[in-house]
Amino acid sequence: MTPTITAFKASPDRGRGLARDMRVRWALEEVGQPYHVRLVTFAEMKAPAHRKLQPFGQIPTYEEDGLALFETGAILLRIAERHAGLLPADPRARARAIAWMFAALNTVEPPILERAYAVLFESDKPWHVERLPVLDSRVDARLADLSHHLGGADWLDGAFSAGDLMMASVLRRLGSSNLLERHANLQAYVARAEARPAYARAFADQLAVFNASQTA
Ligand code: GTB
Repeated sequence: MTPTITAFKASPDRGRGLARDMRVRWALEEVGQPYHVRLVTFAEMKAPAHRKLQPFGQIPTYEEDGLALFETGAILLRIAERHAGLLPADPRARARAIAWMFAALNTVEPPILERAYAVLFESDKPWHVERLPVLDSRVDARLADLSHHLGGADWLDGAFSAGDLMMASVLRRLGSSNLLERHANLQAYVARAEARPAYARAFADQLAVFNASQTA
């Protein structure tokens, strides 16, 4: 059965591929699994029907063969476990790739999100100018460690995996800051991920949705 995901009818990121359906689309493209997209408005996201799928009233969701999932980590893991291409066959390498998915979501993404929310919602506050360098330094501490681990490798642990897909997705949120530029190998890592044909297809598809929302 073809899975169905949900995405914003009119994404606030204006088609820059920052909304979290992007990582699910990308994963499905990597494994060659076609999918349907159900577009939702903000009002629909907060309505009971959507909350049955996503208790927090957010996108994306994922439905497949009677299974409904939310949380991009769980969705990516499901896709990666059901299809070849995103997790290594060797059990230990597989466990390490999954660890990188968790590292992206639990260790690297939180300070990036805290900074993003401060820039989006608090830039008019009198303390913002003092707080931003603190938030920057928290992000940079994670980036420095990640950069050290990556070194001159292409990917975090051997071949490209769901761990890289998640980590590159998380790092892309720094695009409007100069924080990634301080770590040339991380900048190249994100560029390498974005150069993947599956990424390009996913990006084009979510951008087409945004463009359609502007002409509707
Ligand atoms: N932990 C959940 C997951 O990983 O699935 C988080 C899901 C989530 O945050 N979804 C967001 C959402 O539905 C959309 S992606 N928000 C609405 C709400 O909570 O009411 C987050 C996002 C939104 C906008 C931008 N942007 O404009 O750049 C980037 C990312």
